[in-house]
Amino acid sequence: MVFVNYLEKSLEFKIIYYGPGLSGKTTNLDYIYSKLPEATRGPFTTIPTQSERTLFFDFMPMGLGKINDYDVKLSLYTVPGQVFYSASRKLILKGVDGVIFVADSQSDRLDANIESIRDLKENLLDYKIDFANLAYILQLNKRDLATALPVPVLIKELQQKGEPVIDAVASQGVGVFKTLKMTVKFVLQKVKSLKGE
Ligand SMILES: Nc1nc2c(ncn2[C@@H]2O[C@H](COP(=O)(O)OP(=O)(O)OP(=O)(O)O)[C@@H](O)[C@H]2O)c(=O)[nH]1
Ligand SMILES: [Mg+2]
Repeated sequence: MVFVNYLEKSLEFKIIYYGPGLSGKTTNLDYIYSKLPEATRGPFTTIPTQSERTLFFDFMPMGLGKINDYDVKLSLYTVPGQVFYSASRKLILKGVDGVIFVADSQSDRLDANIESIRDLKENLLDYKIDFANLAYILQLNKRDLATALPVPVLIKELQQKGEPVIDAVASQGVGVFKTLKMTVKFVLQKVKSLKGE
């Protein structure tokens, strides 16, 4: 649900990193934050915990610059992947414009990925968001690990609707901006098609 402010001439998109626990969602956001110049990024909000796990969400606003005289802003969120934080995941999805599914490529996480996609679809359905029409990207993360399943296997198991698939090693920054750019491109295309242009 793109937020348009005609007075301020600004557009705001909500992009969410979704996926199972420890797949690398927060790592994507950390990397983006570390590379953006201060002028284009807002404060990175994460609730500090003893561990690295996300408990509620991570949030980072980011400016994209101007498109057709409008200031375009992104709100980037990650959900907590651990199964028992289901309520938080659902809450964060409200008003989403684009989802990046961060899959963990390791063979022993295949079932967790599949379960997380099922959980995503169920939550979207509850908000009456049409998954078929949602800007959606599949990121295959942790490609550096020896236990990573081959890409074609993961595509066969995880790709839902012909969405773009991007390989990543988020902990080294590989594929992180490629994923975000692709998502923004998709989100903007959806907005254009809504306006009937
Ligand atoms: N080897 C490897 N490790 C990674 C990669 N990306 C992330 N990690 C590591 O995986 C662990 C979990 O990463 P997080 O980004 O905290 O995972 P998350 O998806 O936010 O997890 P939750 O908040 O619990 O949902 C951290 O130790 C990261 O350094 C990667 O591409 N390769
Ligand atoms: Mg996290």
